[in-house]
Amino acid sequence: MTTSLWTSRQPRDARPSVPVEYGPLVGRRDDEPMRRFRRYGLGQFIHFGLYSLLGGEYDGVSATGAAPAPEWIRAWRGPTAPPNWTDTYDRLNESFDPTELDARAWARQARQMGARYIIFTTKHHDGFALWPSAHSDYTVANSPFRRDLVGEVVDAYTAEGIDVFLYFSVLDWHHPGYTSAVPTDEAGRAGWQDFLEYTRAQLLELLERYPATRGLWFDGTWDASWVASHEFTHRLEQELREKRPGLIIGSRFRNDEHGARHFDSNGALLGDYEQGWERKLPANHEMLGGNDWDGVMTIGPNAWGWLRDTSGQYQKTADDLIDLLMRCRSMGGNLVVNFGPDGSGRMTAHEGRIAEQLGAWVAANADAVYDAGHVDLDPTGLGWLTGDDDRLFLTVVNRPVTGIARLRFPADGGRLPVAARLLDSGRALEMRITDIGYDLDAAVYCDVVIPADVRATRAFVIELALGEAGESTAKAERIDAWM
Ligand code: H79
Repeated sequence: MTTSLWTSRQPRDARPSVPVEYGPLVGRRDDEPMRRFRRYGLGQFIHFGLYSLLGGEYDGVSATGAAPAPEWIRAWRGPTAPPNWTDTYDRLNESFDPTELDARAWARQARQMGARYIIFTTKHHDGFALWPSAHSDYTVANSPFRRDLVGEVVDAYTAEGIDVFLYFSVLDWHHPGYTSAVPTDEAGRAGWQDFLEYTRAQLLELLERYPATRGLWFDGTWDASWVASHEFTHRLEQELREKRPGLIIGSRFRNDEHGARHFDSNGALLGDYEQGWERKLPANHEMLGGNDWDGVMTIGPNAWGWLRDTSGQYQKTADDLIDLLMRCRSMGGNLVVNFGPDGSGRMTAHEGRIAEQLGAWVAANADAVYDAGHVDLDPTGLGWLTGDDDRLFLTVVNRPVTGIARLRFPADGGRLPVAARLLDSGRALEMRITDIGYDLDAAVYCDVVIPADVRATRAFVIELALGEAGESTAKAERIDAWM
């Protein structure tokens, strides 16, 4: 399988339209839950499961390099893999007992970070359910822990005012009926049918048990078997929406009858938001085609579950994440930062620092983050632009050596900045609108002076109040230069 199968976008260029029966069930939504989604800004992902007990190694032997990521450790093969490895892994439920786990502490930390939604792994590829599912024996109920972890997370985050999305992997290494290829014989088809019924039952069960659920974040939907089940997934999406009106479903759930995933064969989004931005981000706003989206990001290079030994691996800093967050916001999306608690259920020290530092920045610059979205202006190398009806925010990541932050605006009317200040301190900044006098340049420029005594050690935000353009900002009539 190539990686392009699981998360890449279908080009939406002009193509002949194709008859599609299993296309979108809903168009662009503007109801309260979706408006809320657009203002989440920052989210938290939590990967927790049996793999968290291991941290990417077993008996002192590291799986790094042999397994794709720590949460994939069950797929460990080759010379370094322990004997009977999958059998050993599949029995980890017998020792699953994260005694330090305190969902309320997680939720407090997430609120301090400024997260407005959480995506929590209810079942990853290993098939182990973190709630006592009635449709499986492979759940927390069959572990020394016994507690309903999904329920604890839903309650704790809801109590902190953080919306809950449930991560659910369709791909399932434990269910005997699961197959990646389309089944070709009777027994295979019966097994697959069983698996589909189990999947449907678990999803309805999750919505039934956890009515606070705002959305479902699907994963593991790229295998040929699931892709061929488009009739089933179309019906199931309908059923999930009926069961929980307002539910938000990402585009990774299903495909049309031609196998087009995320977008149907005519380029229409399959779901409420584009869910393909995993550890990568769109290059520009245009390529999003006006769709809602979020970008999910690991702090290390590619570890969603806990990794004990991160030596030699770059860990993103709070500055990296501020940059990524505002990059996402400038294109109208949410950034979701992943946390992988260790086997005892505790967040790592690095994650703790990230939550604190990112949280402090977001709290000081909240106006630029949550209610502000994409603005239709030229991007700037200085940082990221966000805005609302009356204000424009420039998050300065690259401080200009000139001490002047210059933004380019179309000259043909429209509102222009009339006042500037630093968002965190409220300090007023000098600014002026200039017509530099470039030939054939249909723009005016807003120059904001960044005083030398502003001692920023992180990105900072300049807030610009917008107003009607005055006489003084009109572009002068000049004679074109002939050459
Ligand atoms: O839960 C996290 C990842 O474990 C999960 N999505 C995030 C949120 C994820 N599972 N799979 N993928 C992402 C795509 C990975 C595909 C590959 Fe492979 C893994 C390509 C190479 C290694 C599996 C093995 C597919 C091809 C070979």
